[in-house]
Parts: sequence; structure tokens; C-alpha cells
Amino acid sequence: MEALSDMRGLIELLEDRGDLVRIKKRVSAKFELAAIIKKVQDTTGQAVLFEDVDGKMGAVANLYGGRDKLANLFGVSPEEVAFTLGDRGAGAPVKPVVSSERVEPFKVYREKPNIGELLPVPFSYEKDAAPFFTSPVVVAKDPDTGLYNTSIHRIQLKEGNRLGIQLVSNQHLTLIQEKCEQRGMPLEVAILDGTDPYLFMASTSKVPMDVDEYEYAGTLKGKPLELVKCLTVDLEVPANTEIVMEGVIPPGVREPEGPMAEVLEYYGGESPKQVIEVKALYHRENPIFQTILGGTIEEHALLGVPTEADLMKRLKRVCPLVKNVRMLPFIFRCVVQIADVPLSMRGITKNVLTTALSHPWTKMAVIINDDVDIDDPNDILWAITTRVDYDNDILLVKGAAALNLDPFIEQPGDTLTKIGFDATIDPLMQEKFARRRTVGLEKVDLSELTGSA
Ligand SMILES: Cc1cc2nc3c(=O)[nH]c(=O)nc-3n(C[C@H](O)[C@H](O)[C@H](O)COP(=O)(O)O)c2cc1C
Ligand SMILES: [Mn+2]
Repeated sequence: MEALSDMRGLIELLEDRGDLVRIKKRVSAKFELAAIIKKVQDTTGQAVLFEDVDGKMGAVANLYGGRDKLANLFGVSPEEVAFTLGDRGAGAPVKPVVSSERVEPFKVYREKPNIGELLPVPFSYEKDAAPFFTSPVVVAKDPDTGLYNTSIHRIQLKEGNRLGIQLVSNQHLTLIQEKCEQRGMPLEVAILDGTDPYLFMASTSKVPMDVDEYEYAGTLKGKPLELVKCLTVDLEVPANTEIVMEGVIPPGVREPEGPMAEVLEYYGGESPKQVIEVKALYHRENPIFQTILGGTIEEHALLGVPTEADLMKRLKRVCPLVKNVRMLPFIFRCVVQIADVPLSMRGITKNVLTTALSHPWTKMAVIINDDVDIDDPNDILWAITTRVDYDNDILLVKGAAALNLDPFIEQPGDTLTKIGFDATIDPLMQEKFARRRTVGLEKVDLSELTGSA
């Protein structure tokens, strides 16, 4: 399949397939946008294109809302997408090309913008502190290597040209900002809203810090990203981006940020966080604002599928019997599926479990055999109920590093306990746990039997 040109290419593809609904009536960015996105996600699961938000511009959501949506980037089936992402991502880096021509998105330019007046930044949940950009790609260069890092961070709208940003501990942008701060330097950033779909995927993937994320996006896309130089900072951004903001994170500045309902569906508290001073904002003609509704399938798919791709490789190295891994629909729990373990490999399931638990997102992991449906929570619970020897098959990893989004984490340095369930059959008890089968089930044709065909 030919790579998608830009976010509009993805919108077109979804619309052609009937997987996008257009909302023609003007809607409000306060609560109404969120409610409509949720309603569509819970019913048809389509992407949503809002033609008019607050009279400001159009907006789009749920472009990446599920395994099937992400599969559109590569022209593969939903079942294949994590494997494809893993294979593609292992390819050679593809360097971007830089154009000096002022094309999109520089068409409409504003200096020191009043951001809230220009953009329909959504206010999604009751106790959110303010409107938030929920899926902006933040571009920065590592001051030591000059390599580009790109990642998604929630950004709080403040007064005028000021924004707040959430830099979670150990994220690359956090490390880059800390380096600059120690040197008393501001960190230059570009914020992209509605950018290249392959860059969007790259930005939500855990790519090693010595890999340039524009090059990695090119690897995923199978062709170079086309960049243009920024106007007020020493950075480059993809020319096909809908909206760009340029600015700096000044050193040593912290202001209250949050709460905002997060991926765990909790608000978290207000705490001092870094700020961004925006110097310039520009956008394409008739720009489309992109957003995602936090804590829904879109966020879990974006984080979960790249994690599945990454984990699959690591798990297969630990044990070639591993067949599949699932981080959806909720990335904090991981289910690993494995072929029957021969006696000679007894116990390997525990090694696999610890590997699954080593990932920062994974709080709970379950390992099952391939006679259990990896996509059916009831079947997984059946396996936990009947196949786990609770004395020997529960693994607790105490004192593990955790995400500071977790409500159990109160301050830096706090840790938590992770849990793993080995719900596979012990090779010593293979006979006892062999699951009964319904003979001839696949041959039963109900319409033929009832005469309703
Ligand atoms: C919708 C969405 C929102 C996110 N919000 C944040 C955030 O506020 N802060 C953060 O540090 N990471 C956030 N992330 C996760 C990072 O973007 C992701 O872990 C990324 O891989 C980090 O990039 P890095 O590997 O370069 O550090 C978010 C991800 C998604 C998909
Ligand atoms: Mn990175």
C-alpha cells in the first residue's frame, strides 16, 4: 500500500470506507465535543469529523481509535498490525528532506498568539482545570546529540500565549528538558497538532533515545518526511502538519498544572509543572484540529499497539513459544498467549511473565495457553480461576518503578507492586487441564436445521 500523504489522507480513507461520521452542526469544545466522541466510540466506533467547533475551525477525533484504525496506516489486518509495526520499525532509518519553500503549514501566521481565541481546545471532563490539547506532538532536539525527539504530551491552555505541559518522569522529553535546565538553557519546542500519521505513531512509540524520531517516522512511512524550517526556533517540522506552535520551555519555571482526567480515568491532582511560552502559531488553510478523548480506546490503542510490537520481540527472545500479546483495551494489563509448554521448558512461563511486567505500563500480566481466547476477558478470567495455583503461580514484583499517574504514587520515589498470573497448564498436569471440546461444533448450521435458510 502507498503510504498515506498526511492526516487528511487518513481522513479520506476512513470516509471512503464509511468509517467516519461528519458532524455538520456547530458544536462546543466544552463538554459537547467529548460527549459526541464518546457516543460514537461506544456505538459505531467510527472516526468523527466536526465541521465547525465554536465557529473557529473543524476538528477530528478517533482517527486512531482501535487496532483496526491503526491497521489503515499499513494496509494490513487488525490482527497483523502489531507484528507489522515491529517489522517495519526494525527497518533502516529514513532521513527526512528539508525544504526551504514556505508551503503548508506556514500559510496563516500569528505572532505571540492568543491561543484560546484561535483554536478550539477541548474542555472534556467536569473537573479538568482548563481546556487541554490531549494529543499534540512535541518536537525537541537533544542538546547533546542534536537528534530529534517527538512525543505526545497533554498541554494545558493558560492565558494568552502560555501553556502548561506534563512531562512524566523518565520520558525522553523530560530528560532533555532536565539537561537544558541544568545548563540554565531554555528548551526550544515545536508543538504539532494534526501531523503526519506515521510521525504520530512514532511519537507514541518508545523509540531508543539514540534514534532520531523523524528518521524513525520515515522508516514507518517507507519514505522520508518532508520538513520545513521553523520561523522562531532552531527546529524543523513536517510540512503536512495542520497547526504548529513554536516556543520555549524556560528553565526553572513551574506553575500549577492539572487536574485533567487521564488515561487511568482518574483526574490526578494539581502539581507544579513546566510551562511553554509560545512565540508563533501558524496553520494550513482551513486547518483541522486533531484531538483524542483521554482514557478511551484511542489513547489505549495508540500506546498499546506500539507496546505490543516492542514486547512481542522481547518475549519471543525469552521464549519462542510466545504467540501473541495484548495491551488493549486497557494498557495497564498485558495478556500473553503461549503454545503448550513441554516438560523440558517447565517454568519458562514465569520468565515470560517477568518480562511482560518489566514494561513501565504493565501493572498486571496474565499468561494463557492458546486454547484460551486472548480477546475474551471472560475466558481469561476462566483461566485465572481454574488454572492458577494461587500458591505457586502468582508473581509479585514489589518495589517496582511506576508511572506517576498511578493514584498509589504520591511523590517521586514511590514504588508499587506489580502482579503476574501464570494461567497456563503446568506440563506435569497436562492431562487434568486439557479442555473439553465440543465435537462437530463447526459443522452445525442452525439455519439449515431450523429450516430458516
Ligand atoms: C494521547 C496520549 C497522551 C499522552 N500524554 C502524555 C503526557 O501528558 N505526558 C507524558 O510524559 N507522556 C504522555 N504520553 C505518552 C508518551 O507520548 C509516549 O510514552 C511516548 O512514547 C514518549 O516518548 P519518548 O519515548 O520519546 O519519551 C501520551 C501518549 C498519548 C497517546
Ligand atoms: Mn523518544
